[in-house]
Amino acid sequence: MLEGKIIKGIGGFYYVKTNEDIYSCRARGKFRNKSLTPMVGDIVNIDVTDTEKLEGYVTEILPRKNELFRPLVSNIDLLLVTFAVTSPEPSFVLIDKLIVTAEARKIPVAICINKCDLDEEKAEEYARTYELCGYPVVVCSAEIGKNLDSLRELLRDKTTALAGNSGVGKSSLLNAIGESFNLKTGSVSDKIQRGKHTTRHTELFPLSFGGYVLDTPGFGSYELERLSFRDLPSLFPEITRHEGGCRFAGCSHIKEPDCSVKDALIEGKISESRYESYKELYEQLKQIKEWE
Ligand SMILES: Nc1nc2c(ncn2[C@@H]2O[C@H](COP(=O)(O)OP(=O)(O)OP(=O)(O)O)[C@@H](O)[C@H]2O)c(=O)[nH]1
Ligand SMILES: [Mg+2]
Ligand SMILES: [Zn+2]
Repeated sequence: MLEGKIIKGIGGFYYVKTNEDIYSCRARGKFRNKSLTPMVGDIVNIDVTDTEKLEGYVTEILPRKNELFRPLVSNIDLLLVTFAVTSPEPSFVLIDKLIVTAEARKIPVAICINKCDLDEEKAEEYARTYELCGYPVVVCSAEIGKNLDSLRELLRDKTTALAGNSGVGKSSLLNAIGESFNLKTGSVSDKIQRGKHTTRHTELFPLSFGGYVLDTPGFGSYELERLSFRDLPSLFPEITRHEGGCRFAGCSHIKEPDCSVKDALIEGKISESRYESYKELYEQLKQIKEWE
C-alpha cells in the first residue's frame, strides 16, 4: 500500500502522485456506494497492481481538510483569486463572491492582479482595494515577466488553486513562472467568440520549489453557495474589523444609523468597491432566504 495525492482525474482514472511516481488508478467500487468519489487534491491510499505500468486501485480517501466545488478540488491551502487589470474587465462582484466562498470554507485567500503591463495605475488602485482587506496581493504580468518572484514565494510549499475568469491569464502565469508546464493558452477574443475555455480539465501541477498549483478552466458566472445573509459580515474581514462600534447588535451595515462600518467606509478604511459587493451579495442572500 502506498500513499499519494490525486493530481488529475480523467475518464474514471485517477492519477496519483507518490513520492517517486505517478500511478494511474481506478477507484474501488465501495466509494460509489458510500457516495464518496475521489477528487483532485485528495490524499489517498492505493493498492499497486502493476509496478511496471504503474497501475493500481484507490482504496482509501484520507479525511479532507476542505473541499471546493468550482473547481472541484480538496485540501487547498490557498485560493489565489486571479483577475486581469483589463481585457477582460474585472467583475468585482464575481471576484468578491469567490473570496466569500473561500472565507466560508476557511480557505486562506490571496489576490493576483495580472496584465499590469496594460495599466499600471489601475493595477495599483485594485491592489490597494484588496490590501485594505488584509489579503496578500501580487501585481504581476505574465507577458513582461513582472513580479513573478513574488508569485513564486506565495505558491511555495502550498497547494494553491488559481481561480478566476476565462482569459485573465491563469495558464500564462503558470507557464511564466518557468516550470515548463506548457499549458495551452488562448486569446481573449477567441474565448469570447467561441465561448470556450482554453483549459478544459482540472489538474494539479507539482512545483519544482515545493507545492502544487491547480490550473482550472475559468468560469464566467458563479453562484454563491447557500449562506445566511447574517453570516456575510464575518466573511468580509475588513467589515469584521470595523463593526465593533455599531449601535445595533446584528447591524447589517446598510441602512442602520450609527454604523461604524459606514464610518470606516467614509474614512476610506473600507473600499467602495468591496462595500458595493457586500451590499449586492447581502441582497442576493436575503432573497434566497425569503424563498425557503
Ligand atoms: N498583455 C498581457 N496579456 C496577457 C498576460 N497574461 C496573459 N495574457 C494573454 O491573455 C490571454 C489569455 O491567457 P490564458 O493564460 O489562456 O488565460 P486563462 O485564465 O488560462 O483562460 P482559461 O484557461 O480560458 O480560463 C492570452 O492571449 C495571453 O497571451 C499579461 O500579463 N499581459
Ligand atoms: Mg487556462
Ligand atoms: Zn453597522
